[in-house]
Amino acid sequence: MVLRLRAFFPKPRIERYRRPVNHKNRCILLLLLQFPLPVNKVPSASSLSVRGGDDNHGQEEWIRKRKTAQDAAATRVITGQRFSSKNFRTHPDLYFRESDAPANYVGAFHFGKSLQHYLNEAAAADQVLDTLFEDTQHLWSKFFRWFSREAEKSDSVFRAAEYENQKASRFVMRSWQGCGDYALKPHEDAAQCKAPEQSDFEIQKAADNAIVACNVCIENSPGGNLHYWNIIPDDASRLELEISVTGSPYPLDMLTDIDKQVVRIGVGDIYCFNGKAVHAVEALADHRKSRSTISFLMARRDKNTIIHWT
Ligand SMILES: O=C(O)CCC(=O)C(=O)O
Ligand SMILES: [Fe+2]
Repeated sequence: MVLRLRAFFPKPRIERYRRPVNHKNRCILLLLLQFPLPVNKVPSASSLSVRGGDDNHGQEEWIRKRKTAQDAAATRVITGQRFSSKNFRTHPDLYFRESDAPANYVGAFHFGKSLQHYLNEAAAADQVLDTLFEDTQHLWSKFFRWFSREAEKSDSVFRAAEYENQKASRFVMRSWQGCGDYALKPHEDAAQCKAPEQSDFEIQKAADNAIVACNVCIENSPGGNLHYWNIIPDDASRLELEISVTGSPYPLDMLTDIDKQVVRIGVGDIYCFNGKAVHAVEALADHRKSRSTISFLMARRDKNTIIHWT
């Protein structure tokens, strides 16, 4: 079979990246701030550079300079060294996520769980997530405040996805452990939002819009790039592959002829992309090293609401 696809990268792809940045086209975050959404016009993955403002001076600088994918690796964050991964490695609630997406994790993810199971885990995780930022900047709070202000400009509230007053988790931190070509196999983040066991969850409706996968790289080493294919598979393709509610894995031999962007990920980069397109994480060249990220998903729920979940 072939994947039935919708292409969305601007063409010609590479040339476009080298042109001066066009804000409207570059930053997928902007898609969340627009309504109605140009759902199928998601451009390339984009990365913002986060420069940690000095908390003591009350500065909070989210540098909204759009970087090309190629520039991302060169983005060095002035205070990057302050985002300690030691808090992660030594976290008392660190656990290993098995099989489908092997990784060391702190925090709750909704994939493959009943809604109540996820929400219970999210409530528990909420108590322990903040210690990840002990003695460092609180990246999530900074992002949340900055993005809430941006959302306000389009009369939108930015909040956790909810069900009966229970909230989705704010973020997870993890380092992928898979081996072979990919530490995290080719997949997309949309199918999992449609799982019948989560049918009352508001992400199901929001997932009809662009899904923004938002990641902050805390550590990386050679390899560890993001591969981002120019396809958003349709339901029929998923059905044939029997991955209707997982969106994973997409066989590599179905992807070989498809345009792909390799996004180099540097420490301190915030990189955002449409989770509906197939993507994967390269395995590190040296398996003794780590690639760790803080991560969450977002989508527009309605005209006045943008929600996030994990
Ligand atoms: O770690 C990354 O760069 C992407 C992770 C991802 O695709 C996911 O968690 O679904
Ligand atoms: Fe993903």
